[in-house]
Amino acid sequence: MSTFVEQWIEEAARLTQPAHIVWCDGSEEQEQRILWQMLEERHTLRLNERTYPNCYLHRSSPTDVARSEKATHICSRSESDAGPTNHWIAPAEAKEKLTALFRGAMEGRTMYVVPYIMGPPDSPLAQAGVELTDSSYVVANMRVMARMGRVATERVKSSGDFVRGLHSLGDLSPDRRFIMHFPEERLIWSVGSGYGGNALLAKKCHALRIASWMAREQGWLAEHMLILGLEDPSGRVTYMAAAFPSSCGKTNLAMMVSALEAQGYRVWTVGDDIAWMRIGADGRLRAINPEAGFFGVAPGTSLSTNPHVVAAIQRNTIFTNCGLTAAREPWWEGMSPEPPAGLFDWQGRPWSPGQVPAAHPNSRYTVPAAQVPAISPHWEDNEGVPISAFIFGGRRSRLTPLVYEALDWNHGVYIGATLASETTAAATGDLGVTRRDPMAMLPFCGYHMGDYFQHWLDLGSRVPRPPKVFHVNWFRKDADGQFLWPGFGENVRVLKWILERIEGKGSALETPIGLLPSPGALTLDGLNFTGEQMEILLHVDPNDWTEEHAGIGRFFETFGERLPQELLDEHGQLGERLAHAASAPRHSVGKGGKTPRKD
Ligand code: OXD
Ligand code: MN
Repeated sequence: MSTFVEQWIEEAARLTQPAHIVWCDGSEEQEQRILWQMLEERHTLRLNERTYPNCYLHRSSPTDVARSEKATHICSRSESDAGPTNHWIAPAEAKEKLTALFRGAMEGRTMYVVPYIMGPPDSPLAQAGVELTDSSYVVANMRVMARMGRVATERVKSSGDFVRGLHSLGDLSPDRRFIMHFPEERLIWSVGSGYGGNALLAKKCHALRIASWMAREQGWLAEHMLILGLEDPSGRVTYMAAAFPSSCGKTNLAMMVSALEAQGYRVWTVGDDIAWMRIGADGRLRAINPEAGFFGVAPGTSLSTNPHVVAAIQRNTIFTNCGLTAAREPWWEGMSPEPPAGLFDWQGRPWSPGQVPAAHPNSRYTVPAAQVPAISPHWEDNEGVPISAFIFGGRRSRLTPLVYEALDWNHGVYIGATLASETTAAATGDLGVTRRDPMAMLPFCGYHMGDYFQHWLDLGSRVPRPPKVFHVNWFRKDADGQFLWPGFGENVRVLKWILERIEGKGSALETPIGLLPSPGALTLDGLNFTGEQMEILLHVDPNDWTEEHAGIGRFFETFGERLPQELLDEHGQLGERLAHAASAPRHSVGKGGKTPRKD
């Protein structure tokens, strides 16, 4: 009598017709065979064994380089449950369409059975999954990104309680690319792409889209958030979770080398992309990082922007779509001031300066979390770490100040729900367009976003000790288009103020949009920063915000009746505060009219 998982594998094999089926056990020996297979397939090279031991460079199909949001669907039974922010197809129609694409798709190929666990295996928050895939690259990446192999086999064989993912490269044509989620069945079907977020089904598909659906049903949170610990001079560590849209510096923030290390402030990394959180026995929200590796954006990564990850990616790392030097080392824009001579671009063509970038803007590294020098000693704690603050942030060249704090939980949910950012290369589509990305979950929330907001609001009333909520913007520019804030390791100065606010110490001024640091409240020593620059960075312009407010109103209309009343109330209150500020003398918002607040 075969088990549930075996029956499902048989069914998938009947459809896709693989020549071989290989159960992945996660062992070193099997890993070497799979890497060998990758090399044979000729889209992957071994890098310089002396300087980058056990490192590989993979080149994807040129039209398969980012998440394909247009091809991503939530196939819930009812269309309204997918909501206005997701593409929807009825489950039967989706299956019919994809059955045709999966039929015989693995002929002559190997189907790898990849059992995995998301989260520390013994954590009450951990979940099991199985991905069936015909891509050796996917297997090699899954081994880094999830706890893969034997650790999960028993669990998936002894119970039907796991998420199922079926993946085939298909013909890699963008026209025949679909990433379909069946949340009621805990099932994912993905065909036509080998790229990370479309193909490593444990990551965005399971750990965010399917998990967010489960989290709502079961009363927890699955979020697109990094998790970090900020250590203070007494050695105490306070944990914060932060949501930023893709490619807005989550990885760099999570792994930051603090500019205030000499003063005793340092940052510990728990996760860089996904947080699963539940109310713990102590009444606090406890978070785990369900992943085991980091799939980070390479361009811009250097010893000055992220020395921790640079140290980590010197070994056992898979690079995707990076440039290649004559010394068989990876290279990308921003890694060194000058590109080395004899460089090949991400498609393997000789590269010369002045052309398109050598590395694809969404090129990546896949590295085991444990290799990051700043990895927290608590990153695999079964109960998770207690979260004291949520931080939302986006790229906004104008409008939003460096940091502000929500007035209370519901206002914090409003700030998260109205998060907006200028788009990046992490997904296909136009770049630099401002789009609303609620809680940075727009591409990842597996159900109706209005219900998702309600879930957040409800959770706030259930957590006895809810985190405080903040918003940051590292990307504000001056009139000449230059970034005002140095960012990277200097961001710890903002985290320090957040910590002080959590501890009831930091001082803040009330503005219509929330609480901003009072003059002098941010630690700026050692930074070459004028008071005037700081004023621009923290400026809240009521006219600009009135425009923003109107935009939010239009955005809210798209949710119809499922937009929670609490958010409409918050919206109304912001409108009133802005109207009041606009009718008051101009200086009342910028400076003198703010009320100091220390609570
Ligand atoms: C990612 C993304 O890869 O958000 O993490 O696109
Ligand atoms: Mn992400």
